Amino acid sequence: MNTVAPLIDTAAIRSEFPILATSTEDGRPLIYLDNAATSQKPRAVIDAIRHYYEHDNANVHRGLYDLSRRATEAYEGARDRIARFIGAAFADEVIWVRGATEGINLVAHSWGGANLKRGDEIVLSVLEHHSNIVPWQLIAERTGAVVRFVDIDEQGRIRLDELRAVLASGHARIVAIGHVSNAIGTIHPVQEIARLAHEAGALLVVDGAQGAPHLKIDVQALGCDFYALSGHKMCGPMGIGALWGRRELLDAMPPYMGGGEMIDYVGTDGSTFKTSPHRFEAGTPNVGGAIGLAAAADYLDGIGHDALWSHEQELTRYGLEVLGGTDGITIFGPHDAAERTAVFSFALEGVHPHDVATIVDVEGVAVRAGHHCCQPLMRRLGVPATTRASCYLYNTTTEIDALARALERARAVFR
Ligand code: 7TS
Repeated sequence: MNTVAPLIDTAAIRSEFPILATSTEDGRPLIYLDNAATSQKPRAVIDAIRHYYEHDNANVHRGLYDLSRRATEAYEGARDRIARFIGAAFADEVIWVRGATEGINLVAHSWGGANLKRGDEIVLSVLEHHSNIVPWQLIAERTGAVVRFVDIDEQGRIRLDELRAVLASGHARIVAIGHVSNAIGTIHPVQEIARLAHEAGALLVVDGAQGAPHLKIDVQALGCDFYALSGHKMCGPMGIGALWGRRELLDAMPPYMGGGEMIDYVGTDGSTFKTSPHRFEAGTPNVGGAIGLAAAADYLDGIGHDALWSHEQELTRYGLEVLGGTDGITIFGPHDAAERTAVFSFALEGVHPHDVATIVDVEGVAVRAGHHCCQPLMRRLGVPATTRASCYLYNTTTEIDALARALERARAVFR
């Protein structure tokens, strides 16, 4: 039977985000369209963090007293929750990190440091965020490996024919790719890329910073080997994220950072280490952050991923039509809504992206202008920067209309 996913009740959703009821300095309602940078937080997440600090705060694992046991239970319970959120087979495949950036650095330095050698290839796309480029360049420099870039087509989709050609060298050990582009919204065909990477004998690392907030994630179905996400982009707090990796890979990887919590034994002649995930979690962890992120997973699962997706697709179609229909605007990325998220990165003819963002700000609309940490992509698109409006579950078509009106004004000012 064909069931139609219920659309989101945006008014109800918006009422759960206290910040959306605030206004700009000059009294305009906040129109927040910078969700690719960070999302706003629902009351459920704020309350979970507050509850933790008011009732359960203690350092984890080390204490034999009741409070520490409670903190440890909540912390490890949050790990279980995130494992379920992303479809992991085992909770101990989830490592707490500060965010996607730290997750990717962990894989590059730990796995890469132990396994890469001169002449090995690390394959990226030109769409990647700097967080999924620079860690690979650093480890390549240390090991003698080479970083290769796969191009995109005119709609900002990865060229699978080129990926196949690059993989045909037989030297690729790692393919690292974003699930969704932060700059232009392209959704990569991760399953297909996983198949190609594995056929070529390479591992697939997915930068899920923009995937986890918007798509139902099932790391096993995706077929990847590592998946990194940032809590703050999916309604969770800043400073917490997760790295998922296949257990057999993690267990064979050396520690990334050394310190307390990650050791079995420390002697003056050397140390031995715990198994994953604790091997990779040196020092006092962000317990409150982990609990907040688990609350965000509850929140998003409670809304339902079908509802989330259909609402965001409606915004995508609407934005492509309304913004794309504005004179002088070129929107980058796929033309078909089904291949992208509601991230509208555009050029307004004759107006610098920073000027666009400044004029739009005067109208109370928060968008971002710049290279979006994607300098290779900007060069590929032939622009110094873009203006970017990025939507999330609480955004509405009315807000996209407000942006369109603000852009008309920007055009009028610069005409
Ligand atoms: N990967 C992608 C695809 C991202 O969009 C970002 C952040 C990161 C990695 C890094 O995430 P972090 O949480 O570790 O910093 N992207 C953006 C953005 O588009 N605007 O500000 C941050």
